[in-house]
Order: sequence, then C-alpha cells, then structure tokens
Amino acid sequence: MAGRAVQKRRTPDPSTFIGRGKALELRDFAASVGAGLLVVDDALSPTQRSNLEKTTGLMVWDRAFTIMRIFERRAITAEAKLQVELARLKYEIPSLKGLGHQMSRLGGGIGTRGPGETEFERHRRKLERRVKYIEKSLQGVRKRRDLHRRRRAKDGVRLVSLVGYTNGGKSTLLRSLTRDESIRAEDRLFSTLDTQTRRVDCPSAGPFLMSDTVGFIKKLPPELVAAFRSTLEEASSADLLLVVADASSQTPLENFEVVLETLRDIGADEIPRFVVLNKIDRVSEELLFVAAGFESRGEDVIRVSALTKEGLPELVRRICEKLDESR
Ligand SMILES: Nc1nc2c(ncn2[C@@H]2O[C@H](COP(=O)(O)OP(=O)(O)OP(=O)(O)O)[C@@H](O)[C@H]2O)c(=O)[nH]1
Ligand SMILES: [Mg+2]
Repeated sequence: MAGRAVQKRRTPDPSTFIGRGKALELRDFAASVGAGLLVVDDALSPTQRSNLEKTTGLMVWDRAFTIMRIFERRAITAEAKLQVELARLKYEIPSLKGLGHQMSRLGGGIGTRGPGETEFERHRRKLERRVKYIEKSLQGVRKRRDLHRRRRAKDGVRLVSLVGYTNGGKSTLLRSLTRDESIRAEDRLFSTLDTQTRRVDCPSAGPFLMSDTVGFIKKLPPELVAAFRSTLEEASSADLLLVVADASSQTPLENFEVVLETLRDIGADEIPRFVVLNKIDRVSEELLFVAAGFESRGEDVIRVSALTKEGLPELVRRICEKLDESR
C-alpha cells in the first residue's frame, strides 16, 4: 500500500464522494508515489466511481468491489465461482445502466437511437441472461444440498457448524479436530468460501459432522450476501453452532455483533451455541476481560487454541455432551 487518506465531511459529495479538492490531492499524491489504484472503504455510486476515476486518473474500487475481488481470487469450487460471478454481475449491471444513459445522451438529439445504445443494450441483455443461467444452476445446487440435509436428519446424524468473523480460525479448528491437513487455513480474509464437512468422533457416543464455511465481515456487499445465501444458510440447519471468536482481535465483541446479525439474517440465532474463544495462545491478561465480555451477554464461552490444540479435548467433550442432551 502506497498511502492512506482520511476525509472528514458531514455528508459525502454526490459527485466524487470525497470531494473534488481531496480527489485532486490524491491524484498528485498517487503520481508522486507511482500508485495506480484507489480503494475507497465505503460504497460509491456508479457516478461517483466514474467521476473519481476521471478526476484522479486512477482505477477506483469501492469496498463492495474490493471484497468481491478477494472472493473472486479465493473461489475454488464451481459453486463458489458461480456465486462470485453472480454477485459481480449484479453489482455491475446497475452501473452499466448509468453508462447507457450517458451513451444515449451522446447519440441522441436527432430522435434516433445512437449506435452506442444498441450495443450497450445487447451487452446488458447478455449479462442478464447470464444472471438467469447462474441463478438456475445455483438452485440445482441448493436442491441437492437440501436432499443431503434431509437424509442426514433421517439418519440421525448431528451437525455442528463453525461460524464467525473471517480469519477467526474456523478452518484451523476443523483441521486440528480432524487432523485433516487438506483443510486450508491461512492468514488472510475469506480463505474459505465453500462448505467443508468432516466427521468428528465423540469419546463415548457416536460421531457427529462438523462443517466449516465462509466467514462473516461487517458491511459485506449485499450482492455477495445474496449470492452466498445458500452457503451461509448451511449453518441454519445445524444442531449446534460454534461461534469462533479471535481472542487476540482488537474488536472481538464488535465482530461478534456482526456475526449475530448475520445469524439472525439466516434464521440461525435460536440454535444452541458456544462461543469458542480461539487463539488464547496469543493473549494473556486480556483474555479474562474478553471472555467476561461474552459471558456478561449470556454466552457460553470455551477457550481454545486451534493452533496449539489447548482446550480442544474439553471442547469436544462439551460438544458431545450438548448433542447428547438435546437428542
Ligand atoms: N496463534 C494462533 N493463530 C491461529 C489460531 N487459530 C488460527 N490461527 C491463525 O489464524 C489465521 C486464520 O485462520 P483460518 O483457520 O484460516 O481462519 P478462518 O476463520 O477459517 O478464516 P476464513 O476462512 O477467512 O473465514 C491463520 O493464519 C491461522 O494459522 C490459534 O489458535 N492461535
Ligand atoms: Mg476458513
């Protein structure tokens, strides 16, 4: 990153969001350090984005687009790829509308439709057909998943879902519990976009399934939430949720709020849950404080380190106990 700027305004500038003066300042700064991309940590309208690009001469990404680009790079399975593409199309089509408006104005005047507009209309229709196609394929995936879910319920297999803010350690936890090295866990945002399910054995009772899925983040673009809905909804059919919280985060309770909001959104906030306070190997005194914060909200906290495996036997014991209780 070449630099960072903060703009304080009472209201965003309708035409450039940050204001023309600030935009020119950024243009000069970018030129002096050789930067080519401006990332804005908020939502821009298509007009603001294009005006900012014109004024600064930089490529401009807003928060939604940036998160989408990260998702795009992380998507591995066909389903995740389709979901990201759908989100991107839904994000781009409205901005094309703005463009079409400009084009028709340019070509208009004599009462004929400009050649630009027809070209644009064709392009937009093509994108809209693609949206329809993707939505249909995703529906198929959802149906198959429903079928699995019903079969699982019929066979009495219990499901525990890992949820939580991105980078909290969900995948690491699943990897440690199952000793499955093929599960990817990395120090970056949205390392997991797909659902992965593994079997975990209870010491005394039968096994249960544990599934890991996409992490949550604040101000996730609505296009992405919509596209990843079926993946997020996996958690709503669980018998027990493990909300993984990073004890070493600067804002564990704020992140937890975001997670709760998402859980409410997908109808999973009434499912029994534990807060798994992870990464305790990275904190000392503060831990008491963070744990107390969760406990004062009535949460059942279990402290672990997915990395050093401290607390994991206790976690499994508590999970099995809970599943047994609710049987
Ligand atoms: N020190 C420490 N690091 C951990 C622990 N658990 C996970 N990490 C690290 O935290 C980072 C994120 O871990 P992941 O397991 O990928 O996190 P995640 O919740 O699956 O993240 P997303 O898939 O992006 O939602 C990795 O660099 C892990 O090595 C832990 O208990 N202690
Ligand atoms: Mg993960």
